[in-house]
Amino acid sequence: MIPAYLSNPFAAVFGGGKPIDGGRTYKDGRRILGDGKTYRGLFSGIFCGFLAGCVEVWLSFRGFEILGIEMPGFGPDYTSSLIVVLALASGALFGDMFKSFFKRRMGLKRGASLPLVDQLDFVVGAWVFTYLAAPEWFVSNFTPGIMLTVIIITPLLHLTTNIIGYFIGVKKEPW
Ligand code: CTP
Ligand code: K
Ligand code: MG
Repeated sequence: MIPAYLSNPFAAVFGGGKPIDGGRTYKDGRRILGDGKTYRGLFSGIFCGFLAGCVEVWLSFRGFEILGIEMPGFGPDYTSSLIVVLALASGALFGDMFKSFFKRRMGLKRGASLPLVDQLDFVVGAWVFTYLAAPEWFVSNFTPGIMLTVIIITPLLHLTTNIIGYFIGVKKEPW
């Protein structure tokens, strides 16, 4: 989950500039996505999550081997592992963007809180993308027990990092 967990905060750190919806509004007269979803945030977030995943992949193939530690691997090879990592990082931000679309349709302004949905959007996005990209890897790694654990600890982790983000000034709201 590390690539998914990191893409969100890095989007907040590096985000800004041109919004993905280009400032356009939907049929309901409200913004399609809003100013909180920018190209810079999307690409820098995916890039940082992917980079972190590359380190994980390297560790799981080489680092732990050098250290003599047995670790559950990623895919059968580097290429399929990098696909998994890319799916986790990008799925997280697409899930977040999808959520923003629905928040705007509900009449919620950029940054308005939608409890639990704000904390789990990126998990669902990451899982959907990963399932589509590597279904076998997904079912053997995301067992029901692991998925339940992620669903329980993620809102807590998310709130903690967002409170930090709020105090260092990269988040406008602490959620
Ligand atoms: N961000 C971005 N591009 C993205 C995602 C996030 O630029 N694709 C940046 C924006 O500056 C955003 C901040 O990260 O304000 C925090 O992200 P998030 O909480 O997801 O956005 P909100 O501003 O709360 O907007 P929304 O109500 O649509 O969730
Ligand atoms: K978010
Ligand atoms: Mg928000």
